[in-house]
Amino acid sequence: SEPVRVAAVDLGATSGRVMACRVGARTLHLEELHRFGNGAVPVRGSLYWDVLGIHREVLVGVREVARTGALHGIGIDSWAVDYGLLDRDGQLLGNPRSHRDSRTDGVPTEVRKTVSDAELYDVTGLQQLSFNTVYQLASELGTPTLESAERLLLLPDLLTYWLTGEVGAERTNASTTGLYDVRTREWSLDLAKRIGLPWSILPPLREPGTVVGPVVDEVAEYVGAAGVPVISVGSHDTASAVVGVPAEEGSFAYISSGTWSLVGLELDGPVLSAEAREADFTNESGVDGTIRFLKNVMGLWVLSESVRTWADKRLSDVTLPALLAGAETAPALRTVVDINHPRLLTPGDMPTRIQELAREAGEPIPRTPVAITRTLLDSLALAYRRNIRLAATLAGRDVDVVHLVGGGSQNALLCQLTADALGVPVLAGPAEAAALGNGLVQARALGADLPDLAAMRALIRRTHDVRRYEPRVGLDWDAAASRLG
Ligand code: ADP
Ligand code: LRH
Repeated sequence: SEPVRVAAVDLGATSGRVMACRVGARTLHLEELHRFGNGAVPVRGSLYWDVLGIHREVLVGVREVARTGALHGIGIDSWAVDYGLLDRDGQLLGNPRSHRDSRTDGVPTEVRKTVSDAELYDVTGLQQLSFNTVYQLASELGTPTLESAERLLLLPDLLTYWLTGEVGAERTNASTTGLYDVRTREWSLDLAKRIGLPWSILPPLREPGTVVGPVVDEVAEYVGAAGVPVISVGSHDTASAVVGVPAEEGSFAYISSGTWSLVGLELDGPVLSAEAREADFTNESGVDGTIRFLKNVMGLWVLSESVRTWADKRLSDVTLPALLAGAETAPALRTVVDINHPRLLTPGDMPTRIQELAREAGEPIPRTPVAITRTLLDSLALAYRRNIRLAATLAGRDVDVVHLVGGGSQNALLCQLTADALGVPVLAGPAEAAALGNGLVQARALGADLPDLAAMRALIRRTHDVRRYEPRVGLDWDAAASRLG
């Protein structure tokens, strides 16, 4: 079949990008045509997404793809769980909130009074994260906004709605809400009703890899291309990123390392055992009916917030490259902290919080930006080790290689430490795995001969380099892990 060229829109919590993705029988090429900073906007104690600004950036990017060549399709993926509400005229009600907003504080405790954690897990298979959509919605109960809501659209579905006029809930992202039944693969209206949520706002589910519809006239005019189909992809960025993992066979683990780190395995079905629930592992739905059995780890967010804090204080030598170069030769495993501590979720002065966590744990307090950076990377590698080993045990699998994709794959020190901590090789890259997964699923919907994930991954391997990190011996990771308890 003829090569296709699509716009892969990949929206991360710290940056959004629009790529031209060219897919042929033996070619796969990404060209980054637009990138913009992203971040939640604090207003009077709440944290909002500037979703109209994001929509405009998407349009600018898509126009750039159209200007530079053919445009056969558009697909959008973004971070999960956050949503906008539409009224009965299809107008957006208020600004979507960030999952880092504190409005869900205490909400899981309230919900637990009606539906126990065990029951919730048995239906949804999700990690207990205070920001899951179900809790965000529960925090809105009784508000005029929720009372006038006719439709809930997760962010990529909202942006897709603005491009096409079509409403729907793409399945991979729907599976992160806490209102989706991982066994029946339908919304759990029963859960929604029991919690008192307006279940009728949940839109019909739609499959990744199907055409949603052509862009509306307003969009066609702006981007200078009419009739372009918007294609439903794995709209949860992690679903697209895992499509983009260049793995060869079954016994791999992956780490999708961006603002968040998603650490786990690809399985054929969910693991809903009491052990998995107690370990707080999630079962998210993937492209082609796969399950992502994984743990959310706080990730590079803590480092990027630290860099922001130091830059605000006008310290010198606190660019990411300078910090990473310093951390490379800083003493290893001197201070380790629980990188997944809830105190690190909200924006703020991360260096001080890290020092507090170290003090409370009786660890040496890191004093300089370089020492704190090293603490963060050692601690992140420890969290990767712990959760990959846990996932393997819970799923009864062996892991002999770890694929690390996303922006973090460009952090050589992090990749090396991960290999060292786990004692298995790490294959790093592509950094833009989510955009590749997005583009490949679009290409298949447009007729490309990519029958399954294996074919997509084979094409990535043929066209993209990965860097291999062999585990080094010498550091005592067991001892460091036991310091964390
Ligand atoms: P998201 O999609 O969640 O916005 P990304 O996958 O783009 O996140 O990853 C962003 C992170 O990747 C940054 O916070 C940074 O730590 C890391 N990163 C990106 N580029 C580099 C680089 N050249 N060297 C080291 N780390 C990098
Ligand atoms: C990563 C991600 C992750 C979710 C979080 C909210 O970007 O989608 O999979 O848990 O954002």
